Amino acid sequence: MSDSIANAWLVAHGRDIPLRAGALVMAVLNITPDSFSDGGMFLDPGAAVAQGELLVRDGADILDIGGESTRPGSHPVPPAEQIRRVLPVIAQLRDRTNVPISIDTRSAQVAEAAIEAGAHIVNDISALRCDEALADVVAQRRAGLVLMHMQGSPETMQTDPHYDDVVADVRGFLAERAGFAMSAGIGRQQIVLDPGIGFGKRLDHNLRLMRHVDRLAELGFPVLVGPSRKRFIGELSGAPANERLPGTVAACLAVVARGAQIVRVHNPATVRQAIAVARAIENAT
Ligand code: HH2
Repeated sequence: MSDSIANAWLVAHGRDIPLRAGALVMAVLNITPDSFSDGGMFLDPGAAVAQGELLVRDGADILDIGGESTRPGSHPVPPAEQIRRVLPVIAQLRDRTNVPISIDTRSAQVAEAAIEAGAHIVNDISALRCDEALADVVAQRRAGLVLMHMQGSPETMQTDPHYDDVVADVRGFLAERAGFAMSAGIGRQQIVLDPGIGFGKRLDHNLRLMRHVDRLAELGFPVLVGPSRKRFIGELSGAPANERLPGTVAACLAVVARGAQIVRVHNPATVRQAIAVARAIENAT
């Protein structure tokens, strides 16, 4: 784990978010009936706000709030419904915490409303391929932007994913998308890249991408990885989604050691502690 990124930061709608050696922890807050591991738990705005505050107490550096599940086989949720789910929660958390907020959406309308309510980052799993108005919203608002790789769409992505060379293919895609974003007026320091663990990938694809995160980091943008509770952990261990924290921790430590600067997880306290210990051992003389 190198200290070379200690002075870098992410520009995110009026906030400069410092990136630190040892990685930032982005905590997941899904306000959906059907997310694969926490669906239905935080549909009530009061419960969602309480969970957001808990995640912040647990050490979240960023809160990633979403109103649409994108698990394999899921269907798109109309923007108006996403807005109905997330807006009151973003507005209340903006008043109650100081932690930067990310909106997990592919929709320009949702992103615009969320930024207006207090969000700083747009986390777009389609990497600006779904809604052509989104690039302009991010550019105008100078929001942070996560560009994630996905093969296919959530409905069909796990049917038969195929790559010539998964690391080279994902790296090429992310480089092209970052170029597209910058040509649309989005600044280099607003951009984060994400290999999209589980989005149109078999077990071996996911493992190779995490093993070679350093190849993605070479592109010169911060890299975010989201392994939390995902199916690859179940495939390796047989554990159901709510028992995959140990595998999540192992994956986070592996990708942070290889240069990931943000990890997206459901259990920030546990993951932060693990990263702190691994990093202290790495730095011991
Ligand atoms: N994974 C999920 C959702 N959004 N965004 C980024 N940037 N990277 C990811 O790996 C990622 C993501 C899926 O996880 P989750 O939010 O827990 O489930 P669901 O999509 O069912 O709500």
